Amino acid sequence: MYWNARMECMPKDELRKHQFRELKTLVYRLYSFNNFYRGRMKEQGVHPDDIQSLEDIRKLPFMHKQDLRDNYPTKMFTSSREEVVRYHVSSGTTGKPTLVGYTAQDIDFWTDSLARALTSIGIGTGDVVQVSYGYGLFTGGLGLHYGAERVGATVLPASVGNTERQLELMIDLDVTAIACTPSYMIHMGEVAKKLGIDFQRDTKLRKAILGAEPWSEGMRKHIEDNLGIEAYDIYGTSELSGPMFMECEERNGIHVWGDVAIVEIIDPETEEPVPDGEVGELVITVLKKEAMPMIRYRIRDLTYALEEKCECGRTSTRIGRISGRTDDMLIIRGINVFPSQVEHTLMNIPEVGEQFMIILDRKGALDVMTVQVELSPEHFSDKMADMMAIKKRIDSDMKKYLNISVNVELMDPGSLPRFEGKAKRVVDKRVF
Ligand code: DLL
Repeated sequence: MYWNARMECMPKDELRKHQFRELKTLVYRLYSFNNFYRGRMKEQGVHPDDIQSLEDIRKLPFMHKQDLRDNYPTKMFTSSREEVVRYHVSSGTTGKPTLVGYTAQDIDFWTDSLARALTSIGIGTGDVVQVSYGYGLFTGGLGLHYGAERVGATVLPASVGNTERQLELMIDLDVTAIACTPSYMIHMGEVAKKLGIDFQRDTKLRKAILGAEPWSEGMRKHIEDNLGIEAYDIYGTSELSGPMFMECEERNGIHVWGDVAIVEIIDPETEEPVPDGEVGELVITVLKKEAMPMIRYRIRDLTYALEEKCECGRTSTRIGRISGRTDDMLIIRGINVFPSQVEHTLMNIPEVGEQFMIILDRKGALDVMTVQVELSPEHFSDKMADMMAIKKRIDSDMKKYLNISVNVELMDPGSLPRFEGKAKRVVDKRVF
């Protein structure tokens, strides 16, 4: 089943022509109306007239997360404040977050991408979709919410947490599909088991739409075997709008809608394209984005491209499961955290010394982040009350700036390992 059969199944050569037309219009618009994009194109020595074929996309400059930070909050916007109907916010690499703006049309296209995704796995009228991604500044909750409503499903906006209540509602309201992170799905399964709930016997759940963090085929098998449901991989980033691209029922790669985005896979070192099927860094150009267009955005995720037509009939490029990142971004319970943000937060606390270490582990299915922090010699004290006050300050700053709860362990000055070369700040004990 297709949501937009014409676009989803357009013959490849026609699709490429369509992409070229859209790209050309986008580049002219950006060059004409936005100082940031015009400046970047001039720096690169490229003019819109130089874009004579789809391959000429390679002449355009790349964009990076740093650009969003440097232009915070709205210097990269190409729409006026009046036209922007929504903001979403995600983590920046240090102090400032990344802000994304949406016009009404941006929300409409984003919703449409999700409607295609949900339709491709047979979700529509008659389904009850529990959206257990976070609602709010994160794009997961509202994105899936709008998409599920558009296909005519009934939405239960459960958001994250309060798992027992989520399970109760899932049973009482005959929920048929859930959208959440894979680790939360596993956690739900564990809580259900403790409560004596059998997903097969006691619920109507049959499909799960899982993403926002790395996961593996092993985790998929674990979820499917334990809960008796089908699990699908959904992908997106806030800079592109949010969750947008998903596997179809074939489960052979994530469909990136061809009229919505152009996929490039590059060698992160040489920045040259890699052959189909080879792993490299994902670069996406969103063709339809008004408030904050994205050309050649270097997402930093590693994957490969599949160009041949899918068994489902869709012709757009598919990408494989995300296999890693080219930067040090961590995803902890679905929230993006950069070690540089932790450092930035700690540096503003005078009692903190020079060294810190991040330890990631799993408690049951859920990620736990511990930050070991050395104190400066002058602030180290054997008075419990002093130490508790410092710990409290670090706890609350971490919550405030990183948006997640962490375990803080105060360490004696000089007790953490020293490194002669690049400091190893992260120990990740999680298994994906
Ligand atoms: O995580 C958007 C999203 C919400 C996707 C709900 C899927 C479902 P950000 O917070 O900006 O946006 O994080 C984007 O998360 O660059 C990847 O590194 C990672 N990521 C997202 N989906 C997957 C996935 C949302 N299916 C960053 N597999 C991306 C692996 C994923 N990593």
